[in-house]
Amino acid sequence: MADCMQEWPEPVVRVQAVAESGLAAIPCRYVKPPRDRPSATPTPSDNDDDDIAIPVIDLGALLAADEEGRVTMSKAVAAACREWGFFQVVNHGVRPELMRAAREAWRGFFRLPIPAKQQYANLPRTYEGYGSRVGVQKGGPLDWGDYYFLHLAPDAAKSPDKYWPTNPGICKEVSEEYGREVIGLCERLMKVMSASLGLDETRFQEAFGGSDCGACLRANYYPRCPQPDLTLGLSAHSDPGVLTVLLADEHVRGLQVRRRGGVDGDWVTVQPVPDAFIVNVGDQIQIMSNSVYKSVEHRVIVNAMEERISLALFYNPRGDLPIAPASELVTRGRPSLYPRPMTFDEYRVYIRKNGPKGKAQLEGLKAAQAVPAENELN
Ligand SMILES: O=C(O)CCC(=O)C(=O)O
Repeated sequence: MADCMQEWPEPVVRVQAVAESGLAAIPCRYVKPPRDRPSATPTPSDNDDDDIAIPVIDLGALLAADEEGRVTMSKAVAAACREWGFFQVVNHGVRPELMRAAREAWRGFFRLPIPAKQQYANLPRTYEGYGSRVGVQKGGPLDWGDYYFLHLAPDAAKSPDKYWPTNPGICKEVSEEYGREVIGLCERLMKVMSASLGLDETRFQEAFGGSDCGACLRANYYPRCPQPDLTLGLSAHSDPGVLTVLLADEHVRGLQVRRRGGVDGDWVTVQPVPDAFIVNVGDQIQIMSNSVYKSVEHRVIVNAMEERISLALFYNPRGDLPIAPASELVTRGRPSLYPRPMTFDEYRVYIRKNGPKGKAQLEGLKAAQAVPAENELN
């Protein structure tokens, strides 16, 4: 990786420290351009329109071997991946008590005083540890959030012990157990998604590296913010990997999803269902499905009254495999939108250097090729 990835370009300021300093106005590095501010346009949920929400899908049929239920569920997953790129899942097979334990362990970490966390300060080379920015541009915009990033799988890529917080003592054990169960859920979802596109159910998993697929955990902490209308906890982005499984805060909303076909600024605030996960399609599924399934932009808003915690598990392809649309999904009528295969290792350097930039990376892959506009193919 390039030299600029060795060190941050300037001293890292913890958002928690800014929040706790008692400032009435946030520093200008956190102020977003007017069009990106949460207040730019009302969101459908501000209007209490409950009809506009990401789908909630019951995965019970998967575990119960209920064939009829599976067909219904598979259709619901396919529709959600086409229309929203996002859905919530219930009866997903991950124990609710483990979900709560993982969230509470990380809440405990973020509530420690800043000096106790500094020993885990991360670097852009691997991002592992305690971080407060993504992207290495000096003087670049910042988001209103701190995070902790770790590799959970495969075993060979797991973050070494020095990166794991020892306080709370339970952090490592609970995160590893949580990781195993959520990775199992990702594997089940991959089968459903693959089959729902008419492919063999193992097709996606194999193309993404089989048992060598990777998984990373990003625990997000968004402190209270005195001017939430001017900033974002996380700027709009799509996720570079295969799938993301998000455990949202049980009390505080914050995730917003860009509505497909919506005009700029048309964001839907997700209302998490108790004990559910929020699942979203990553860029690699959009590529592999030749854009039948969508990786959709999302962002996080913050608020003045309450801090917020979330845990994102990113399920990723093996880093060195060239990823291109499945040949079964490329036809004369629907040529490949991504004819130049790219490995995930190459792909994520862009994000790590540039930070969250909407869908610029994925669109750039298309723009480089002479292909029909996506709306001509839908
Ligand atoms: O905190 C959230 O709700 C979303 C987090 C997210 O999008 C991410 O970590 O990439």
